[in-house]
Amino acid sequence: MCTTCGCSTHHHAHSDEDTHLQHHHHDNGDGHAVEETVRLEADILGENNKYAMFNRGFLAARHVKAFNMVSSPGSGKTTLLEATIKAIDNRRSIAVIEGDQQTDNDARRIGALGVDAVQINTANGCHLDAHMVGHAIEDLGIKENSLLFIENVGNLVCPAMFDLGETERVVVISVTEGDDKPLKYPYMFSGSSICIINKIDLLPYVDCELERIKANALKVNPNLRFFEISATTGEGMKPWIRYLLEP
Ligand SMILES: Nc1nc2c(ncn2[C@@H]2O[C@H](COP(=O)(O)OP(=O)(O)OP(=O)(O)O)[C@@H](O)[C@H]2O)c(=O)[nH]1
Ligand SMILES: [Mg+2]
Repeated sequence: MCTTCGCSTHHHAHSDEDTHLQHHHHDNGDGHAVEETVRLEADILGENNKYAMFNRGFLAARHVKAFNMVSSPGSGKTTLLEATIKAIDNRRSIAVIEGDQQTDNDARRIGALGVDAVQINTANGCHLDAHMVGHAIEDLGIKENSLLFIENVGNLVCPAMFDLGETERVVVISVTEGDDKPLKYPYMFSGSSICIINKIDLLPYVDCELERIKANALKVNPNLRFFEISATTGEGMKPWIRYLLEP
């Protein structure tokens, strides 16, 4: 959770008072500081959930399906979005929100395909939150019936805590990360509805088994729906695109 991992973002940056609480969390043995830290975390998440609820209502009213794409850095989220945009080929209107600590590289990659994209830089923040996403949604002026992809900051821990108001949370895991990752980072998998296993073209070269990734992911979330994909070769893209274009 970000109040204890040292990350901060513009509207819940740590004040001196918060830092004070953090220090006491470690120093104080009387239990008060722990209680205050827990309250601070509950306040941040409570505020986020209100913005998320607003985003969800706004998007549902416009029949926009929103996908919060979460993963560790480099699992292939942007490559997958590029392949998805090309495969959908204007059959559905698409908008993209890109989250990264720094650079607008990913938004430029998406923009180059003629799709509206807004970049959010979180600076020292390690996740997107619903407030930032709400502003990006305003900037995008999303059309009715669109698909909205929100590429979260590459991080398999903190984004799990923050509902953005998405329709589906999609965790992307690439086969190069190892098949034990769902067990080591369970919250990301338990909080997602879809799991994309990417870079399957690399399976012959790595000590990682598709079935073991799935079995481990199902241990933490028996309801996950899987897509096995190579975003670079296009293998496995068809079922994913078919799913996205479902009415
Ligand atoms: N072999 C192979 N490489 C892939 C695949 N998908 C992505 N890559 C490569 O993986 C690297 C990272 O891809 P990105 O799409 O930038 O990953 P990302 O998840 O968007 O990264 P961050 O935004 O930094 O978290 C690039 O070199 C891609 O070409 C795939 O299916 N197979
Ligand atoms: Mg990316």
